[in-house]
Amino acid sequence: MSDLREKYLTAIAGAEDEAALEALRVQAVGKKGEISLRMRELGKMSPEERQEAGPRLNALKDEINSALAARKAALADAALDERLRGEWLDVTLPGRPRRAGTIHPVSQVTEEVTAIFADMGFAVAEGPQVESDWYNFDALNIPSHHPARAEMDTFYMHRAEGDDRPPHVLRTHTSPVQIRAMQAQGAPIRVIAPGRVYRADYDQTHTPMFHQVEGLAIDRDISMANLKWVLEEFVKAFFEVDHVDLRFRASHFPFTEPSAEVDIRCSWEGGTLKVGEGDDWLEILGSGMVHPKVLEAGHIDPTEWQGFAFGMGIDRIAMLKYGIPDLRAFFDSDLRWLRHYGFAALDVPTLHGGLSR
Ligand code: 2NL
Repeated sequence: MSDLREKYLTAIAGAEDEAALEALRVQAVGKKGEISLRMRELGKMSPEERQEAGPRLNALKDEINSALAARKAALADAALDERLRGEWLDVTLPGRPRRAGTIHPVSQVTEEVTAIFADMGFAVAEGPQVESDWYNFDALNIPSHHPARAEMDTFYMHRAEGDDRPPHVLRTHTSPVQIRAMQAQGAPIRVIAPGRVYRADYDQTHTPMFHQVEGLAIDRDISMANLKWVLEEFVKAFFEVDHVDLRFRASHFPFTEPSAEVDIRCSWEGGTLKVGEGDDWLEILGSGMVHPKVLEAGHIDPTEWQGFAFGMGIDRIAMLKYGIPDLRAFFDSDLRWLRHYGFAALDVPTLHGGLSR
């Protein structure tokens, strides 16, 4: 029996892989294995012989099973060590700058705008991009028959067959975020709502998805004068100039009364934009005093509260500030474009840092 023990323990210790181990297991302790055959022979022995051989065979079987398990564990350990050696990685190596990503101009400008308005006490509000038609239109005093609904080239979502409720829409502006903010926190309120908006329009100056920031300030006695000051401060900080001239032109939006479009004085000498000087005017946003019906939709009492709102296109002001000529290239994900117009990831805009540098 010691020859059996010697044979199998040596073979197990030398087994190179799991398949070899399994073959040895079958050969030694399998149903028709050598140990099992020896056990079957116990029946032919005298009781004395059997009393001596039986426990020895059982002990040998246990020993072989343990040796198999131990060798199996050792092989698995060795395989893991091998893999770890192969996949070794020095995590202290410096990054590879050539592969570094950049911050998209839209993200950079959104951060800049947010920093400027945050400094004037505006909080950032966010909301869904798929909206009910009530939040996107009705709450903003744009009824179903109103031409603005058609003008806005809305993307409509599908309803299930037989479901006659009005379909949801991709929001055409971030105003619904401000309606939700008014409902949630009431007056007084000071928020901006930057984000993606959608209109079915695609040409030189329009993409079906674009970015907008809207602002809203409601209190007991807020006026157009407050609006003008806030916008002047914004334009000076954003374009990094000490002086600006703003021009308010009477306009019309269903959600504000009165309404005004705002131009800034500029020059285009040599093809580059200079803000605050020259004889040209550049339209940068729309604004006005929030319509009483819109306050009511936001559960704010228009006999107690009033305020201003404005909206502007982020992509457009990014193009103006950073001299980017083609709007459509914004959303092509062209790496060469991103490397050219992108910003260093750690160069976060701050007011004390002059925003962009
Ligand atoms: C434009 C015009 C504007 C607003 C947006 C607004 C939002 C609420 C209430 C009232 Cl909740 N008004 N937003 C107001 C005036 C103009 O955007 O030309 N945007 C690019």
